[in-house]
Amino acid sequence: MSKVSIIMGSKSDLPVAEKAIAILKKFDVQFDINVASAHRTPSRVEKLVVESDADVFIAIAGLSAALPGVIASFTVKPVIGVPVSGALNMDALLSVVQMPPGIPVAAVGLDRGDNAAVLAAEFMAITDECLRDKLLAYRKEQAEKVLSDSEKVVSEIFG
Ligand code: RP5
Repeated sequence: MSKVSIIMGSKSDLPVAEKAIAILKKFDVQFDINVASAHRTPSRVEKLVVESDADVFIAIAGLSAALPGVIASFTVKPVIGVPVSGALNMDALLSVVQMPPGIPVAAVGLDRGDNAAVLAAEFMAITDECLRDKLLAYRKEQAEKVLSDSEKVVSEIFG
């Protein structure tokens, strides 16, 4: 069974992690979650990564967001980095995106824990047909919402 490990740099990142959790639960994907900081608890980050039985990591951090890159340095499993918004935003965004050659992190947008979980599910769906069907159903659900929103807007404006 596929599994995701969510690691966040601080408890204050929980609202972003909750977006990922909602998607993982929707797809019945197993996950664990921990707080571990690349700067404040580097040994804990290493231990969590090397001892993990997860297939994909979702790393959530703000400010000088070293966490996704540091996780990637300890594993060849895919790491999805979620920069957390703050006073500057570009600090976290660039810290997650600008990885040196050979140690990639798949970066999603600011606070996009939901997209991180969808991307993690897409990686795992390569070998999991049931998960692929759930992703396809989710795409359909989103398309239907756009159509129903369009109808609502038209009816609100024209009656
Ligand atoms: C980062 O610094 C954390 O990921 C968080 O986004 C930010 C602020 O951390 P706290 O001061 O809330 O612990 O390391």
